[in-house]
Amino acid sequence: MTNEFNDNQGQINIADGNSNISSEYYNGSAVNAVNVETQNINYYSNPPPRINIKKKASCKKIIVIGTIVLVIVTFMTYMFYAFFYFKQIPLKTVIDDYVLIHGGTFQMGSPKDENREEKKYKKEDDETQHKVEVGDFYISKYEITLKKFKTFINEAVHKTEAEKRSNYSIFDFNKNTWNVFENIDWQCNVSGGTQTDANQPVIYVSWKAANEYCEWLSGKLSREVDKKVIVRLPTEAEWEYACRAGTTTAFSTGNNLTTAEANYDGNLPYDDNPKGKFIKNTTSVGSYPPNRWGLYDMHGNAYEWCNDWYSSNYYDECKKKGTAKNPTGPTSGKYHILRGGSWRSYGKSCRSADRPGDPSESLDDTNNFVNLVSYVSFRPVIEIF
Ligand SMILES: [Ca+2]
Ligand SMILES: [Ca+2]
Repeated sequence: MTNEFNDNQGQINIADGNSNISSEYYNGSAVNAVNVETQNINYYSNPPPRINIKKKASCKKIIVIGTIVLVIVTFMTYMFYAFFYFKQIPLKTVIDDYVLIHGGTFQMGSPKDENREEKKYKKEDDETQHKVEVGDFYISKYEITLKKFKTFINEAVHKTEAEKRSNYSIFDFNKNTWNVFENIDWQCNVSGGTQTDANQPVIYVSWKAANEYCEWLSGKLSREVDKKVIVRLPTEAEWEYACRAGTTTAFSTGNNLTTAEANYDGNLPYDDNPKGKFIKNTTSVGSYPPNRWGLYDMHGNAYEWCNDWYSSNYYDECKKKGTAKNPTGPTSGKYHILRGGSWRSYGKSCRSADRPGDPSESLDDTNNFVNLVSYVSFRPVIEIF
């Protein structure tokens, strides 16, 4: 009988001196045979359980190898997703304060019944409604703050036009006239004193200074993602598309803009709407509710520079094309577009479609008069890359 169990399995059980041989190894009749046999070979007296050591060792190996494989697989999976995550939305990892705007087609300008009081006197004949298509782009959620502009000035060791000058004019609302002030620049508040709230929009920025900021940010982002990233002022079409956020009314809030919804001169609200407050100052960006696409202060607070030159008949030219695709404005002009109204604007000037028909509100570096004002800021666009 002993010889029958000289294979490995037999040795295991005999070596253990254990009569409870597992039925995993032996079927019924074999087990009985072993039971008899083990009782007859007591002289083995507990020899080392050789095979069990091997089994334990191989278990350890499996656990170690398994763990290593698991770690490698987990790491590879993470890297795989990380690669696509960063590739798809790199800006999220670089800049938090930008919103991805999905392009589309919309009616730019205003319908005939909008701003009818002004149209009656032919004051606002530059908003001919026409179809425009814009592509995807990122746009700043907020007007550029003093804090952000200061970072640019410090990092770029830059001097704006204002800092190179000794004086220029700003509008005195109390006396309703232009006054010459000294030492006014981007660091100042609406009264010409030092701005203490760094979260308010930077003001007294010319179109040129706004472009210089964009160029600086462009270089910074390009270095960070090791790829050319274009940062620039929005086109007038991009600005209006982002402002409307899918709406077709005078404001993204409907046909009324209350002073609970935006910072502007509530003494003269749009149309027959009730009067509101007039703060006579800029407010911290994001103090009012955002539009449907998450953009703050598109109406009011500070006017915002666009990239385009102004031309009163540009919309008529666009309309002739059927659908204007990514229009960039006329090739030349006297002054650049400002949009959205400001803390000192009436309701009608804060409309989504309003364009600065009055040059005194938009003189810039091409003009020697007032090019830096207390109600103009900007918000950049980042092109998809
Ligand atoms: Ca604004
Ligand atoms: Ca206008």
